[in-house]
Amino acid sequence: MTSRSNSKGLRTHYASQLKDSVGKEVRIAGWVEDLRAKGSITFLTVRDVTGLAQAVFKRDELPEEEYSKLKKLTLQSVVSVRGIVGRSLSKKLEFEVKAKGLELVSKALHPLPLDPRGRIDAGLDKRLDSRALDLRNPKNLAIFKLRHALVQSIRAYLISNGFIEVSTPKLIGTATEGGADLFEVDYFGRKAYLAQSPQLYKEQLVMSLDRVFEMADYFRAEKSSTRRHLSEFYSVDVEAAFMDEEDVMGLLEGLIRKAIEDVSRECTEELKLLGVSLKVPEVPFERITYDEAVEELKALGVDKKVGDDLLDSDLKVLGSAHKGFYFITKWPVGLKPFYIERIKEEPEYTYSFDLQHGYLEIASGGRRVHDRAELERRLRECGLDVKGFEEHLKVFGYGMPPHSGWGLGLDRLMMVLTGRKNIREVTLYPRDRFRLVP
Ligand code: AMO
Repeated sequence: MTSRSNSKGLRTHYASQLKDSVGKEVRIAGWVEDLRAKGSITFLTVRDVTGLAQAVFKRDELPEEEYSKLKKLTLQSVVSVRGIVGRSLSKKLEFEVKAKGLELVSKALHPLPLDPRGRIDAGLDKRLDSRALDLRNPKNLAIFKLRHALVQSIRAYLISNGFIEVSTPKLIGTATEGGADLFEVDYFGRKAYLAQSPQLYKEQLVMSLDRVFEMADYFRAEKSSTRRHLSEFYSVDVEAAFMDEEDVMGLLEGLIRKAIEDVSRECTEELKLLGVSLKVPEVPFERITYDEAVEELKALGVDKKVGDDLLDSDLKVLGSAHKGFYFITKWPVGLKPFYIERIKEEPEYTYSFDLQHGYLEIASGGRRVHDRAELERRLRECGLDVKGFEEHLKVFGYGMPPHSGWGLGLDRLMMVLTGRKNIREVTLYPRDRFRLVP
């Protein structure tokens, strides 16, 4: 991080930059983590986004009005400390600031709703109620620094594979993924919906842009309250002309490998704090067909037949037999959306896949229908109103290349990379059936 001062000159250095400034006068700024008086010396620890710094105040060496400011400080208040950087005798910190001056910038009003130092246990709900403060806890902050690295890695990977980043509407007139879990909104007196995915747009865009990706929030009115569903989730979507399902599965494998390599390299501190060690998975990932999954479940005593959906309980059973990343391929036509292509020789099945990590579904995708008549047939089969899709269908008459793609739940991938079991922990301000604030 480069050295910078803000307009008021409250900060010249971040905590992590003290090591390069021994003997120099600096200003550090952050929030009060601890305040300990030992005789005529007070130790003030200040945290900022980069870590912890200690400032040492000696009563004998400071004007009374400067030293007495310490009395007004409350934990978590924002302060700016001016002083000279020196080596520290503290076991935890190598450098410290021999304080010459102190400014209380913004006072934290007590009692605070939680202790961001994590010294008093707070449940997740309580933490989320005060998320802005909760993020001062280095472990929680580490999750979002890692998320940032992950997003950058994915973006760079897709761009290097020739994908163009796009942004599609989130207010839409027609359901994309079927009607069950749609949020309806009033759009100037007309019915509109919050987008469940960019599915139809991304398919249309391959006609001209060839390979597209979008990273954005999508909305599902999830009635069930689970540890891996949100009503607003962050999705990485790709769509590519002249690629088949195998091609985009390969792209997904490469993305996961690159993401784990990048995050492991760039987030060593964060992973240490989170207690996670990551291993770059071998490719190709294991592939089992849907039928094989059903057979496996039956052999394990689960009452299943071909055509049944794989329920949470089934995925838990499969997940304990298949650790790590694996694909479930070739789903029956009845279990996949209208835009997924049937296998010609086995019309009961589709060119489709889900990427799993143990029990957790991370992504799903497949080869798409690119023939208008077939798409209409599929819409009817799925019980959807063909007229409602006319805007989309007409595009198929402009010349539509064969194409494939997938959607990946970034929050879910974050759960895997950080070892967190609840999706709410890896989302800044999660939205679920019961939570709309903050
Ligand atoms: P699907 O509905 O399977 O496919 O969604 C793709 C991926 O998005 C994630 N996901 C969710 N994450 C958190 N909360 C939710 N409520 C939620 N819903 C979905 C999952 C899932 O695997 N259009 C297709 C993708 C495609 O074929 O390109 C689609 O949306 O990780």
